[in-house]
Amino acid sequence: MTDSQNEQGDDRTADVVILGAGPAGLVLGNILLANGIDCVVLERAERTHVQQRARAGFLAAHTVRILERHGLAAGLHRRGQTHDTCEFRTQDGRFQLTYSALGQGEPHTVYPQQDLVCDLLTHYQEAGGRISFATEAVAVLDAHSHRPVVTARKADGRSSRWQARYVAGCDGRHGAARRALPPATVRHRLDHQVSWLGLLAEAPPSLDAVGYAVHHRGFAGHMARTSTITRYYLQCDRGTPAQSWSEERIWDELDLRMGAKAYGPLQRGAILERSVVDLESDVIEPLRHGALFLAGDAAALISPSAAKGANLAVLEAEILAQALTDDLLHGVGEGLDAYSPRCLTHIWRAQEFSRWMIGLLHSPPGNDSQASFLNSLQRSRLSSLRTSRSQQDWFATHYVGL
Ligand code: RFL
Repeated sequence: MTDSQNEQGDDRTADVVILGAGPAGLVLGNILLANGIDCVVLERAERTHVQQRARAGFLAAHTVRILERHGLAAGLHRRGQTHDTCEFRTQDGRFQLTYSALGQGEPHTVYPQQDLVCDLLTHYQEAGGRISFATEAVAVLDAHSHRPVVTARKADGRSSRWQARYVAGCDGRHGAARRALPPATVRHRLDHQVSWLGLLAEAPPSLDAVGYAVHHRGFAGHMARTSTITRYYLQCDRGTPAQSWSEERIWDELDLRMGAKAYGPLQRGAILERSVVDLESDVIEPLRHGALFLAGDAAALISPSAAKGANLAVLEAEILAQALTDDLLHGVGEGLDAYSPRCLTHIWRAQEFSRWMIGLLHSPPGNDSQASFLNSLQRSRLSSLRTSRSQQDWFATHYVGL
């Protein structure tokens, strides 16, 4: 079905109305469609924007297995690359961990999120899935009834109402799903007090590993995306405008923090994208409000320090799809009742590990005695990771696990 047919159609009902066409919404839509469930995806952005938005790249083996189970992994098997090593560069030298060979570690598949989103969209639409781009969900009404309603507005100002049995809020942290939650909903929130300048460089990866540089000037990270594109991060002061660093300054600073003099220069290239990311986390509890369910970033925002966000989104989408299918096809609602506690267990484990990674990678600010104490703790943590096999096993298990 074409977009224009989708958008012009009079049909304004669906058993499941999905808000948002990111990894969570599209995995959910694909599985529901394959299970014969009537659904529609409403996406605020234009199609081209959704297909080009570069974000995640590291997919855990668990995520790949979910995508395989539902026939959604052909693209990542064709074009993704396997990755299983990270390298830490510190004032005490560097060391590598091949996490796939430690603990319950497994390799990652490196596959840009926008490529995954393109695959999921293509698969969904080829299977006849309904999707409406440039359609912003404005509100979710009557979430506690059996017929919740989503009101939506097109980019040209036209509005529409969608009646549903269930609404899946996969529309991120600023979406309509979160706005529809009752005041009693708990929002746990933590500002990690760290900011990163996130960069996409038109340059091949310079290491065969994820690079984490712990430097007194701040953290620097290197993550492969494709053979010609690499993601870099540079810790920066909170409030730094993304454009304030020249390309030369960015590369010089990356070279410095990553120890290019000792370990070899980085391959430079044009900076294609840059944005400042304030490292924050939050968790909504519970993830269900009547007929409204939250998944992905709408359910919990997780700092990118351990690359968990897209992986959690896919996991939650599969759990929700199964629960909705059981209810809608077989009248079995236990899965829906269990959805929130089940996902929250995974979310809190991922949050805990991401927080641990932030402590591992960032030197505390200041020169006072507290900073020097925390600095020594960080050094000790790095030293255990370098030398203790049980610590390495623990790291590997949590680095790729959910
Ligand atoms: P998305 O991908 O944000 O999709 C939500 C969609 O909802 C739409 N939307 C609405 N649509 C209709 N009505 C409304 N009112 C709407 N409001 C919003 C938006 O346009 C959008 O299309 O959420 P989803 O599906 O939950 O997926 C989550 C992931 O995108 C996110 O967690 C990851 O990108 C996080 N993340 C990473 N995760 C990993 O697992 N591995 C990584 O390597 C990794 N790297 C990253 C990351 C996030 C980053 N940013 C954004 C801070 C690197 C970066 C720089």
